[in-house]
Amino acid sequence: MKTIFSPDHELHRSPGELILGEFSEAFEKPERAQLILDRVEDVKLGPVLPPEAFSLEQITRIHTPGMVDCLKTAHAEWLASDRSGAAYPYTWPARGMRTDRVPREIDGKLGFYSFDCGTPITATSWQAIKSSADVALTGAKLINEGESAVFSLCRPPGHHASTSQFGGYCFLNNAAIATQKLLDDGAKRIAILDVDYHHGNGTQDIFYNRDDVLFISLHGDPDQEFPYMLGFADEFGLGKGEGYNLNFPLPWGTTWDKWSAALDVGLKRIIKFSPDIVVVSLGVDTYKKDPISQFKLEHEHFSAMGEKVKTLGKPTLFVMEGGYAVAEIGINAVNVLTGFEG
Ligand code: SP5
Ligand code: ZN
Repeated sequence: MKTIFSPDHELHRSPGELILGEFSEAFEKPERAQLILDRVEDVKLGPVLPPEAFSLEQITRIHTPGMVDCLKTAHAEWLASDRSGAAYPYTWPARGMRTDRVPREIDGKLGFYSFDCGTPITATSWQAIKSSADVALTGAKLINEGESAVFSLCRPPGHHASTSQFGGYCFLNNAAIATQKLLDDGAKRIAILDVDYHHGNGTQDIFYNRDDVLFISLHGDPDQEFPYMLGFADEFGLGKGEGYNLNFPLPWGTTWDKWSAALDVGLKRIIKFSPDIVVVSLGVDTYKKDPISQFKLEHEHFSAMGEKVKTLGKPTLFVMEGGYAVAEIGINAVNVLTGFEG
């Protein structure tokens, strides 16, 4: 399996996030991608290729130009307003407030285009964000050219980002952008299988009204876990999209037995949908030692996960998302890929 990787990811380094009332070291850090790459090379998964640079039009198929512009210019505006360090939002449009106009000041703008304060923008973040989307797009291109499986080693991750809001360590929704490219290039139906510990609220929202993309997500129950306000079992899609969204919220402490039983139900739904291509939002924060998550998967379960995805028999694009047990992240992520390859 080919891996797409860009060293540009290092250009995004969060100075920290608010966790449990304290400003703590960021969990989403550059070491993550490097350790996954090391493992890809150790097991000789296949060639590692750099991404191609795609036009911004491919990104604005999913995200609003205003949001993309904010990601590009926020840090310069932050500095111009006499700040230093990374740009953090601190206030958001709440119920009853105006969302029909974009705030002029940088603090307003950052809040308008985001939904949490764990996703800061540094002077060099944009280049990492754009390259991460290019890593996903290059994977999509290779799938279109006939590869049966590709690993897009994206960082920063993407599945929490919606059309116009970044958050949850995510800026651009790499999996959604890749999915749209696959459709633009001729695919009729794509299934997105999101196995990250957190609900892929951004991806769900992006495709919620559509029947050409089936979104399936297994994740920590939003009654207990971030993002708290989306990802419940009664969210089935709207309009044309009704029946094309399926959530499996699972409680803290979920082990492979329960997790894989939910996956089997999700896979059955995918088979019925009969997609041309499967996109896997590959988060490995379901691992038992993940520092911010509460599932109990072990190394071998990631291999078994890959084997199960393989049974679909479809061209498959793996897009890297979360996973914060850094010492084991390479083993867990690459086990899915080697499990898939058999
Ligand atoms: C891509 C991805 O996995 N994003 C996850 C974003 C999660 N951000 C909120 C983290 C909240 C952590 N909860 C407290 C854990 C204390 N040990
Ligand atoms: Zn996650």
